[in-house]
Order: sequence, then structure tokens, then C-alpha cells
Amino acid sequence: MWFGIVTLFPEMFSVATEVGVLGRAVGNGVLDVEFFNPRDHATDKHRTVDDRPYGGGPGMVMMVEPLLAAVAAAKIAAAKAAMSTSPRVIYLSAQGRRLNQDIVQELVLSDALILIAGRYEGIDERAIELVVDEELSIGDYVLTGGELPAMVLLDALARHVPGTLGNRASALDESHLDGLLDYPHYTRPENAGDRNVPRVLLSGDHGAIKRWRRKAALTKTWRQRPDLLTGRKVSDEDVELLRELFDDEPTGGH
Ligand code: 4F9
Repeated sequence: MWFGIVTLFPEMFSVATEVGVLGRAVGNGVLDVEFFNPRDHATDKHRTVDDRPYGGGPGMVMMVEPLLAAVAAAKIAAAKAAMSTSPRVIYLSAQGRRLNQDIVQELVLSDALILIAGRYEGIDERAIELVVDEELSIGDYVLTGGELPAMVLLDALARHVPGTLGNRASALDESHLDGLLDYPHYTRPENAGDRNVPRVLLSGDHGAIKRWRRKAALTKTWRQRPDLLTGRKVSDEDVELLRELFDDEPTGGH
């Protein structure tokens, strides 16, 4: 999958693209990440990319022209690298639709994406109208720029690109993928302090282990994120597991 990242600070991305699972995916070509710096497209001798907001107020705004030129360069590169003629352009902003696993699953079907990371108070609204297909937020808080959110999106997408996680099936059964939180994990030793690994996990009974994990995931979700269960279809098996939870603890922990 090809990513074109429009940013004034491409060097920030070295952490994401050089280390760990993502670093390997970039290294072996499973992910292709290219950077487009609006500063390279500024037209004055100071290479200005920001200016004061019309109407006054604090801070600076990213100018429309260098930004559009950088996006245009990214589109040409996408056509060359990924044969993608109209890559979707995503602007990471606190005003955007909140990113979630459903959006990740949908975006990962693309061959190429262009991510715009803004700085200052944001980008000139006309750039949004002219080239942005989708504004995405990673949460209701304000950061100093869109680079970290762009890396969050890159990471969330990358683990669903075939080849990134090697042969592991883990991209399929982890937290949130079917709308529930993850079940608890344990490794050696069997006893830590006075806490033991749940017996069933040592039993070798795969059916019992599967059932225990499903119940644990449902329990965790019910206790920590009940909002994830509201309005959701619950299978007969899950109803039975939740019933067991309420029989054990009538409040289910609430
Ligand atoms: C972007 C915050 C996406 C949350 C970009 C300042 C941002 C952000 N999600 N904050 N620039």
C-alpha cells in the first residue's frame, strides 16, 4: 500500500517508518511511504508556508498554494508508484469524523492514500474544499500538528496490509475487530506473586479456552466499555455467556 504524506516535518515520521513492525514493512516494500513538503513548493525567497488569519485572531494558517502544490505532487507520485489515478486525500484534524476500526477496515482497501498533516491553527479552508476527501480525527483533543494522528492512522492501517504482520493471524482476532475489547493474555510463569494463570488456559481444551476467552472479552467490554454493546446484535452464545456473568455477579461489575 502506498502512502503520500504531506507534512512540514517529514523527519517526525522516521520513528514510525524505521522501527518495529512498521519499519520492517517499509524496509521490505510492503508499505511504500513518500513525503511531500509544502515548503518545497513555496514560491517566495523565504519559502513561506503560513500566514496570519483573515479576520484576526491568534496563530497562523497554512497557506493554500504550497499545500495544493504538495498534494498535486503526491497525486503524480501515487500514479507512478501505485498506478492509483485518484488516491483519497485525508486531512487529519480535530474537526474530522472520529477514526474507528470500521473506517480503518474500509480505508485499507485502497491502493494509495494521501495524508495531510497540518500545523499551526490549521490549513486554509479552501484547501479542504478543493482537495480533501475526508477529514479524520483521532480523538477530541488538540495537538500541535497532524503528524502524530497521521502516524496513528498509518499504524492502524498497516497492520491490515497483507505481509506487515508476517504469517500471524493476529490482525484478525484482536481487540475491536468484532466490536469487543480483547480478552486477557498470559505468558510464563504460571504464578506471579499470588496471581495464577487461569487454569483453563493450561488445560489444552481448545473449546473451553475459546469459550473462556469469549466470556472474558464480553465481561471486559461490559465493565469497561458498555457503550460498545448498546445497539449491537448479540449472538445466542454471547447471551448465554453474559447470563453466566450475571449469575456469578448480579451487577456484572457495575
Ligand atoms: C488531528 C487532533 C486529529 C486530533 C491536528 C492539531 C488533531 C490535530 N485528531 N490537532 N492539529
